[in-house]
Amino acid sequence: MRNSALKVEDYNSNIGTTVAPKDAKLSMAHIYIAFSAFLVGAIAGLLQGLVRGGMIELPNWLGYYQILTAHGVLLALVFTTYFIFAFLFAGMSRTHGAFSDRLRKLGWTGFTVLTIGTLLAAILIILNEASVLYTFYAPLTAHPLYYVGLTLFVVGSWISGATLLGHYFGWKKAHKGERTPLFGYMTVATIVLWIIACLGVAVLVLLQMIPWAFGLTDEINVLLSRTLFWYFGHPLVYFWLLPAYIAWYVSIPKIIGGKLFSDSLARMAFVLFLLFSIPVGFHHQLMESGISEMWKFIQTVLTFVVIVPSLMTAFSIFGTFEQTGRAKGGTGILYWLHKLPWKDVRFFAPFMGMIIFIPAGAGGIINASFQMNAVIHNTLWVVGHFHLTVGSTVLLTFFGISYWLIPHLTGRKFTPFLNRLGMVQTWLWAIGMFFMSGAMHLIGLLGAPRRTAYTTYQNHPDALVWFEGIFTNYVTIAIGGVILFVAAVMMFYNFIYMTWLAPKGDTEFPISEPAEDASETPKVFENWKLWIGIAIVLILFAYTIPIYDMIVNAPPGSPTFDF
Ligand code: HAS
Ligand code: CU
Repeated sequence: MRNSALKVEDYNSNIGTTVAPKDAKLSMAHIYIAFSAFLVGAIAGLLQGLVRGGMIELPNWLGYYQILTAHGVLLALVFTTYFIFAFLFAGMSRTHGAFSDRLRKLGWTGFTVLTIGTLLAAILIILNEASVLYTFYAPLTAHPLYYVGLTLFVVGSWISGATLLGHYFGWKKAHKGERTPLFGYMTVATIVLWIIACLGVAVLVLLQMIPWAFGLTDEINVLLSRTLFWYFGHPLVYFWLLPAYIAWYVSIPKIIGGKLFSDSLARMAFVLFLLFSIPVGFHHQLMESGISEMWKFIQTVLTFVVIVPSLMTAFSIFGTFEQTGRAKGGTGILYWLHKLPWKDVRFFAPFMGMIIFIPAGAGGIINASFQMNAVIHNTLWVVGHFHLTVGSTVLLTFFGISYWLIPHLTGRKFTPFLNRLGMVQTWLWAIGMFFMSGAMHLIGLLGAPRRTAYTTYQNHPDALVWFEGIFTNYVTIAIGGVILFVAAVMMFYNFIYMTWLAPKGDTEFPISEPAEDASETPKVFENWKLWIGIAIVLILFAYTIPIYDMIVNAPPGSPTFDF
């Protein structure tokens, strides 16, 4: 049922079952860009896998590092960010009522600024003026306007974030003393995390990269720039993960016909992410000189703390599955698993993401273990790691969300045909990833470097012995990549089908009932000032002295480096 005549001022009137039509438009605008970026990013990924396997050569006008940059930026930054805002705008409209006209305008402003930034960055990548990979490490230098594009991207996301925060706090004001809907609570944690994280990249781009790339300063402090990047770069991965977790906590219980295990535990997990996601960036810099081992150690310990809310999530979601399975008559230690809706892609795609997150998270724990990091750092293992985490857990969950979100927004039906397409798509994605990421992990352990095009180094007699196993082989990576590409094209078709071709009708936006009575959720969870305050204290503790040291005892600066 579509909700047409909404009184936007009244937050109560329209909290029901649908996303308000005007909000659906804003959400769909994000979806269009997300999936366009997805298709181009996937093509870049396919080419890259084939080049690296030595199976094709790129034409002169296309560089390996250029497509590597396009692949990373379009999938890891553009697809994710646009999809996340599409999901959060829609979910906030669904759970907190339609956005007011004023807020919605702000949402469109955010979308516009984000999109100008994205286009600017994309044009420069196409012109081969910004082949600096998605981490844009100094001293690699892109065209100065690339950094302007990145700045607009961040500013746009802040405006969109402010829109979501405004809607949540508007609801809170209108519902004094009430517990906020879980979707909104989690959205706020995600956005606050994002805004604090982006401060690092804002300082990096505005105070270091832009003056340097425009030639206003001669040199850049590379160590500081990488530190500011990872201050942002680690919480970035949780900015991708948390919206997937929102779907696990809020939508999956409804899809499987049950209730979330615990509302309080869910809120606590998100608070822990807010507190501990940021002061951990050094786990990406463990092999870097210029940071004392004590500070590396402290941030490593904090990294192990931020694993806890993911373990809590594993517990909560498994608990939800078991409760639901048993409520439906399932018995035995594991036999209740049969009661879950295995043939429903809205459940199955995110479930596959969860299963993959078990080895993916274990890999993360290996990465964060100081000494073991020396074995895997800068090898293909890390590439294998993030194709499991963001490339599988997060993406499969986003695909799972798409199957109901897009038809809901476009007023179409989630059909059995679409479900079948989705099931095949999910299997193909998982199988392709098994080969590609599995081989990446193993070849990485044997020493294959990351961020490198095809080299004859791989043909060194010793290397041949290493990389010529059935599984430990660049060809296995490429085969996995081809299967993934087929899955990506299918997903793009599914997007087209859900947007324009599926029969008209209604699709549910699944939101589960609150797990427990509101009185059982401790009020302190709503105390954002407290959580933001503690987050800032932890950040200052983990970063002040090492950053002071990097500035006062700065390493020799680096000039720009054009390639
Ligand atoms: Fe990571 C590098 C450590 C999680 C993404 N990571 C990266 C890079 C990316 C990335 C993109 O410490 C590369 C950056 C670059 O370009 O250089 N990572 C971790 C740790 C975690 C972790 C400790 N990473 C993620 C997530 C990502 C992501 C999530 C994206 C979304 N990562 C590292 C480190 C490096 C790194 C080092 C640097 C390496 C280097 O040297 O360069 C943890 O957050 C992981 C915790 C997760 C778990 C899993 C919990 C399991 C769950 C599933 C439950 C299943 C259910 C189903 C309910 C402990 C929640 C059960 C049902 C049944 C029937 C069984
Ligand atoms: Cu990290």
